[in-house]
Amino acid sequence: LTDDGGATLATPSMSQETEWEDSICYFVKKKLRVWCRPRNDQWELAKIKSTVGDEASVMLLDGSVMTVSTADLLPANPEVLDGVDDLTELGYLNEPSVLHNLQYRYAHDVIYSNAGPLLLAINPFKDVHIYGKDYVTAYRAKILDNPHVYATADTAYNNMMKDGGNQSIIIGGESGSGKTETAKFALQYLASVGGDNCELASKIIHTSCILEAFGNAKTSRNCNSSRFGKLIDIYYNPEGKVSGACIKTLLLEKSRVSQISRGERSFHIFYQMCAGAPPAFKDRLNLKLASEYKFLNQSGCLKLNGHDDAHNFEKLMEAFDIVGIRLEDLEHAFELLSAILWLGNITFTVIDDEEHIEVVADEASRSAAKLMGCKVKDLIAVLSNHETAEPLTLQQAIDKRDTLAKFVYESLFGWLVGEINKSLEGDEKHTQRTISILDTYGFESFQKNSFSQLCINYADERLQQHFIRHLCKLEQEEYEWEGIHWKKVELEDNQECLDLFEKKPMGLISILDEGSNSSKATDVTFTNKIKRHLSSNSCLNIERGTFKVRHYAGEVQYDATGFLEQNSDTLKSDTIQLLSTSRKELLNLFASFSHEQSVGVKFKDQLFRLIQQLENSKAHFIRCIRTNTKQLPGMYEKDIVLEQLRCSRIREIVQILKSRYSIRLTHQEFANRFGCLLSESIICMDPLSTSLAILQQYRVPPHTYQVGYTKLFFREHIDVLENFRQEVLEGTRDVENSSLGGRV
Ligand code: AOV
Ligand code: MG
Repeated sequence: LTDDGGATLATPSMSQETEWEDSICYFVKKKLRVWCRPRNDQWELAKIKSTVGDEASVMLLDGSVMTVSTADLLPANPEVLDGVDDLTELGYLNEPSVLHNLQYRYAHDVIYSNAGPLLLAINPFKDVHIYGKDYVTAYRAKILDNPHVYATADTAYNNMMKDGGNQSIIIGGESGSGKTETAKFALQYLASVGGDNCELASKIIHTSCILEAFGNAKTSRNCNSSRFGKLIDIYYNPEGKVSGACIKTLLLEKSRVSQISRGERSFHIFYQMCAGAPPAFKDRLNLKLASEYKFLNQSGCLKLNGHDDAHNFEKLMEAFDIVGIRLEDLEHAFELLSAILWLGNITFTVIDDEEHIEVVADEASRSAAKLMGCKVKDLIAVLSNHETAEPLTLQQAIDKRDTLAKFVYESLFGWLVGEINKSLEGDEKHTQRTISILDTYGFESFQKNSFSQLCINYADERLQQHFIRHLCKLEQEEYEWEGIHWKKVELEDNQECLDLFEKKPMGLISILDEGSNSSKATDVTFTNKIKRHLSSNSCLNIERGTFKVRHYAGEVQYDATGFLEQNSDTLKSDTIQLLSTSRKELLNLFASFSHEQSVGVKFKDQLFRLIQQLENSKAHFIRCIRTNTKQLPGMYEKDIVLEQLRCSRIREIVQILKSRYSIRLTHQEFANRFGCLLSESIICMDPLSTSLAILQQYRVPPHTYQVGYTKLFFREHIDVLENFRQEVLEGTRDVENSSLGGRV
């Protein structure tokens, strides 16, 4: 995003501007459509009636005539191009044209479009009836081949089968744009496409229900917002049949367990369990209504519009059954979930002027202790005192209690993912290739943004870089390096913002880490330190207690309060002791998970490993877009769509992809492959001359290829040469004839 909100993208470059001014007369003469901006900054279709100086008289679609400045005119594509499948087919790629094409399709319930190899998915917020078994079959059989997440998944699968190596489907877009839904459709396709193993396919598909119950929650942006990132690897054997799968997760936003903003909810599982657990189960867990728990009722929002928590609990239990998680293990997990809710209800009495406290020995502390398999007095001791046995103040006690609850939840989530993975484990020996689907949290900017948002937006920033690099940057760099004629499209990347986080020795993450390890550091010293070390970074803006980061997707103001504590996130030794001496095996196990690294550093490492895996695979990108902030169908707010297109640089990307050379072969590869088309007398010694001889003899039109220092670049597949080659190899055509008659 540029400083002025991206407005520069709407303005053509100098040379384009002159070209356009020259052709305005042509548009008048031929009565062609143009875009004009008569009011409110919104582009509208019109025809130019006449021009005088730098003013034009235009007629809008409703028949009204207006005068506008010629600077407020842009060429529009002819009607035949309305709603094309692939944006690269558009003659004019200005913003209103791109926006119009997507809107035209959206109005016809066509939510997917291509931009070359990139798939754009517009969130319809309603059922568009284009999914399910029949559609999977139709895309597999190529009966349907219009843009669709199934078509993208199919391309990935075919690529893998043609031995294109491991593949990845990377789904981006801001919060609420439809990444998780899209990921599920891709998963549905890829789990079933290998045929045969229906049981395994069903298991893989049903993991989503479990992960969403434990890892998703209602936020102000999305009723089913993912509060963790996930990468699902699907393994295939050499015959292309699914042989197993593995789920890797990224940082769960566990702060949600104890703290929720107004109008939001905690993780779905808590409400589902309170509403849907059978009576006997509820008795055993001493489970109450959601409204009776402080952790849940603090936000004033217990219900999810259009969703029935009790029904979803039933579906969850079915999913557990299909995935094959043992009921016995689940009971232990549910005990801990109930314990977490009771921990939140534990209260304290202040006993002196220094705010020292005592834990109230009531139903809450008794239930929590019982469910956690420890003695009430031991739990109370941990929640009232420091490790040194000195009494805690009220705030310290609350923090210690919440840290315990969050730790148990996070560990439970990790354990669950491990159990799911055990049940999806395939026979490694038969695994040959992997297709991975990445669905993470999207860019977030709330009124109050804390440590979670910082991590989420940092991850989003990293993935945006991967997106730009692989879709365009590497490509342009290769053209330059090969010295071919290429009109470079300027593409701003987000390295500066990534430097802010990762710079050595002092980036945001290392400063946070240092602060969390030092007993003297406070949130204020942290803010001062980033000011001292990072103020030269143009993405950072510090004002008093808050700091703003200019992310590629927009500026976010962070509140540094509690950053150090959330980053350090270590359990005190007495808490670990409590867990390891509990009668519940799961808690003993969790106690052994204790870690030393800070959250930020661990997250950065996880992210690097993830990107590394993606780097080693062929990427297929899907960009999700939401059309309004109200989560409503049939509402296309141009500003909102435009902002997302600008941030993710869709227009520039389309421009690059439009004129890209999609096929590239080294001189040697080309000469080896097509050398057989030349008679032996002409075959030259060096591969470049051989290649040029083939291209000339077979009259490959010069505008369809370019010759680089080491490679040949073609716009499209060289089918005609391939056919000649086939015929020559089969002996149905001989070289001399083909070279004389061959015209490509
Ligand atoms: P997200 O994953 O991108 O947000 P979701 O995939 O959860 O967004 O989508 C939000 C909501 O949009 C879903 O709950 C559906 O109601 C609706 N939706 C999305 N895609 C479709 C579709 N193809 N067809 C019908 N409805 C759809 V976040 O997880 O917040 O970044 O952290
Ligand atoms: Mg999601």
